[in-house]
Amino acid sequence: MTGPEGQPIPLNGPVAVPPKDEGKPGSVLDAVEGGPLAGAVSGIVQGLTAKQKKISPRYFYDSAGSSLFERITQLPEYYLTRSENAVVERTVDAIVRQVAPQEVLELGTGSSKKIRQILDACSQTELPRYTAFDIDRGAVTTAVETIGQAYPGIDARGVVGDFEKHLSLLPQSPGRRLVVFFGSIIGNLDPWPRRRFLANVRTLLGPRDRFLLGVDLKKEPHVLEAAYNDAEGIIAEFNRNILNVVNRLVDANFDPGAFRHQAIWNEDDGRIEMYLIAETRQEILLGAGGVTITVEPGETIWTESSYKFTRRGAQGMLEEAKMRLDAWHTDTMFGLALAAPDGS
Ligand code: SAH
Ligand code: AVI
Repeated sequence: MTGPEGQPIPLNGPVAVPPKDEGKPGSVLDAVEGGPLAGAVSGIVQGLTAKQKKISPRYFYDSAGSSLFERITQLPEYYLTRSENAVVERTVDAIVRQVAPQEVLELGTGSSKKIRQILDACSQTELPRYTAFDIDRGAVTTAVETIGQAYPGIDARGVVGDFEKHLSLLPQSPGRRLVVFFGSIIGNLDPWPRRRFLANVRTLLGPRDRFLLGVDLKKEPHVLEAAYNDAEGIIAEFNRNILNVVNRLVDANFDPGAFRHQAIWNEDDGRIEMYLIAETRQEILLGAGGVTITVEPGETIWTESSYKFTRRGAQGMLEEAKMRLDAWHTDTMFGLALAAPDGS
C-alpha cells in the first residue's frame, strides 16, 4: 500500500516489537513505556502553531471527557449509540455463531457497555478472552474490572495505547479473534490515517479472525448537525474540555470558557467538523513547547472531524485494506460491517 505521493505507508511507525509482558487475566498494560500520551507535546504544539489551529480528537478522553462522552450517548439528538445498539442487538447472535471468537479485542473501549451484547451472546461456559484497548487508562481499568465482575471466569485484560500507533504491540491472540471497533470512531480519522489504521487492523487478523466495524451513515444534514449541537450543551462542554487536557499535557493556560462550540456539516468532504471559536483575543503560553501563540477573536481551533459513510464507501475502505465485507447490517441510520481478511 502506498501513500499520497506513492511512498509506502508505514504501519505502526518504527517500533514493532511484541510487548515484553504478555499480561495475565486482570492485568492492565501500557503498550509503550510512559503511556500513550508520553510523546504528546510536539504534536500538540505543531497543531496549535499551524495556520489553521488544530488539536487531535484523541485528546478529548481524560476522565472528564470520557464521562461527558457517556452523557452524549444518552442525548436525544445523538442517535448514534442507540442506533448501533439496536443493530447489534438484532444481529449479535448470528455474528457470534459465525465467528465463535476465542478473543474479543475491543478498540476504543470507552464505557465497555456495548461489548456486553457480544459477550452475552457467547457461551457462558466457554467465554472468549476479552481485551480492552483504549488511550484512556481509566476506561481500560474500569472495563477490565467491570467485565471481570460481570462474567465470572472470563480472562479480561487491558492495554492502554493509541490505536493509530500501537496496534502491532498487542499480544498474540489465544485463538479466533474478533476485533471490534464500535461507535463510528473510524469516522474521527482522516482518510490517510484511516487507511493506515485499517491496514494495521488487517495485520491483527488470521484467516479465521473477523473485524466488526460500526459506521455512522450519511443522512440529512439537519439530523447530523443536530446530533453535534445538542440543546443541553453537553457536546459544547465535551469540546471545551479538550483545552483542559491540553493545558495539562503541554503546560498551557487556555481558558475553556473563552471559547464557544461550533459543529457544521461539510457536504464536499462528507464530515461533521467541530471547532472551538475564540470569543476574545488571547495569548496562550505552551510552556512545554517554549512558545506563545496568539488566538484572535473569531479564530477557530479545529478539534474533530466525524466522517459519515455509505455501505459502498465502507466496503471500499475495507477492500482497500485487503478485507472483504462478509455481512452488512443497518437500521438506515447506522451500519455494522463484519469483515474477513482477503483469501479466507
Ligand atoms: N466504543 C465506545 C466509546 C466510543 S468514544 C462506544 O462506541 O460508545 C471513543 C473512545 O475511543 C474513547 O474511549 C477514547 O478514549 C478512545 N480513543 C480515541 N482516540 C483513541 C486513540 N487514538 N487510541 C486509542 N483509543 C482512542
Ligand atoms: C467517538 N466519536 C465517534 C464521536 C463522534 O460522534 O464523532 C465523538 C463525539 N464528538 C462529538 N460528540 C461525540
